[in-house]
Amino acid sequence: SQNRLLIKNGKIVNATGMQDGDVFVEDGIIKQIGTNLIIPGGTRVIDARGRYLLPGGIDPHVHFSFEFMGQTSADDFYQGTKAAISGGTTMIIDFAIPKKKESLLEQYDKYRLMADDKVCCDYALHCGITWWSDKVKQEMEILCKERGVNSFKAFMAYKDDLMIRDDELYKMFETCRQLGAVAMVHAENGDIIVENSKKLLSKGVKGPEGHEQSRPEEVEAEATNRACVIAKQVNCPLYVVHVMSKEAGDVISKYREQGWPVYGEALAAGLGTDGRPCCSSNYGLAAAHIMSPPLRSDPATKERLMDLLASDGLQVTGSDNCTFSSKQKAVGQNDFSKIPNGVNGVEDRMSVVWEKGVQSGKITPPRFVEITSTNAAKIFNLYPSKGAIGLGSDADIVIWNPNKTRVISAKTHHQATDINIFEGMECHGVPEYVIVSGRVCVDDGELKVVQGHGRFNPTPLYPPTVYDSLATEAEKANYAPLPDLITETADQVSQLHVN
Ligand code: DUC
Ligand code: ZN
Ligand code: ZN
Ligand code: ZN
Repeated sequence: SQNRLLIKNGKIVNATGMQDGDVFVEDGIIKQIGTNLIIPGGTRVIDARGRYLLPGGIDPHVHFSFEFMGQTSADDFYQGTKAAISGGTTMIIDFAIPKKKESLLEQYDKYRLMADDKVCCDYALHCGITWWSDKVKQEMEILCKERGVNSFKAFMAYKDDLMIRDDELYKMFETCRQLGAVAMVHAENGDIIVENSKKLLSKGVKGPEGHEQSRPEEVEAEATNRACVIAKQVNCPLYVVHVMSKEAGDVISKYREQGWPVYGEALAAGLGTDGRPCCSSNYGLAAAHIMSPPLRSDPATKERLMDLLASDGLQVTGSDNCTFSSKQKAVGQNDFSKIPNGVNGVEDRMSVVWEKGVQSGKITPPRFVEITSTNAAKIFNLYPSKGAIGLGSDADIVIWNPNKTRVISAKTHHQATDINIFEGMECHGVPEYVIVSGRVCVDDGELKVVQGHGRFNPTPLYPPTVYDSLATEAEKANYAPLPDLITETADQVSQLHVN
């Protein structure tokens, strides 16, 4: 029957280790794990011999239908989640980002309306903080307590549209700390970028090659350090999105070595490609690689970022998927500062991380699961419903064949763009089956998604992993208690610690 599934003979991979076994799914939930399971008749059986069973990927950083730099990003919640699923990602987290002076709650409602009927897989929302007032603070509290949002992102760049000042950042972090929400930051020095851009343009540097010149590594590292310093003043854990340079990665490692809870996110783009195409005479190709912080022209950066993921200097991988077609990118032909920033990645993140991480021998399959799924689930308080193959967990499962390869190409991808920044990359590991809340949405390679199948997942406050290390006893007493099912599942998940 449709709602029952038995996956046999696979190697189950969790962040904690691997085990051979069968997995029985009913009504979208993992109900049994083991061998010689007793299963109702009529259950569909998939043989996963020689394959890994991975918790579905969680991409904690995407922008679907995002109004940004005068354009609307091309992947909407249907195409974006469809592309995600085809690559083995079964949950995404987007950002509801109000313009300055706009209401956070209205922006949240707008995103729910855009997404709820369109998503093919589950999703959650972060909220952007682009200005500061008492009203913003009140709305943050309502979002946390009544709307299922537990994370807020500030921009230290995009000066006129999104950037907030240090005093505002301080108050935002303080509010996150009081609420028990996760503070996130886009770390680049927006003032320096504006000055550098003006200077480059007046010197006649107008093409895409000017983009990285206007925002070099130290401009990212300075803001990363400043965000860490400000977060520390108010005792607030910090999540740094899209770490794109060695220097910024080293800043995060430094704070982590001091025992400070700072988390760093690498991107598929940062691991799988680099900034050299931005100097190409082919404008379309160059512009397709323009994002911020920039892909670095030093090709060693991508190896360095993977090394940081391997050593726990960085903990999470996302995509920052924010696609614009060549036509949309063309508006920056004569001025690099007008090229809409953003790249693809939601579809190919799992492949890129596997290829650069597992296939290259730098990380194990359990670490792959940790950085593509489990850590995001823990930080945003979705674990162990998400991020694990455990009893009671959502049946978001990828059957991954490590012995097959595929070549990434815009000719075959599912994204709403005509260029893929990973074009031509051969990747080992193919998601032969992708099970999304119990439904087989990639079936022996065939994509069968259903629009509206996904649901909004509220993220509860006080993410335990983030706050446990810092919380006072009084604050712990305020923790929202986890529902029984989830507490139980957490114990059962821990029984899977095998290797
Ligand atoms: N950077 C991008 O490249 N696109 C979306 C927003 C961002 O910060
Ligand atoms: Zn950003
Ligand atoms: Zn982003
Ligand atoms: Zn090969």
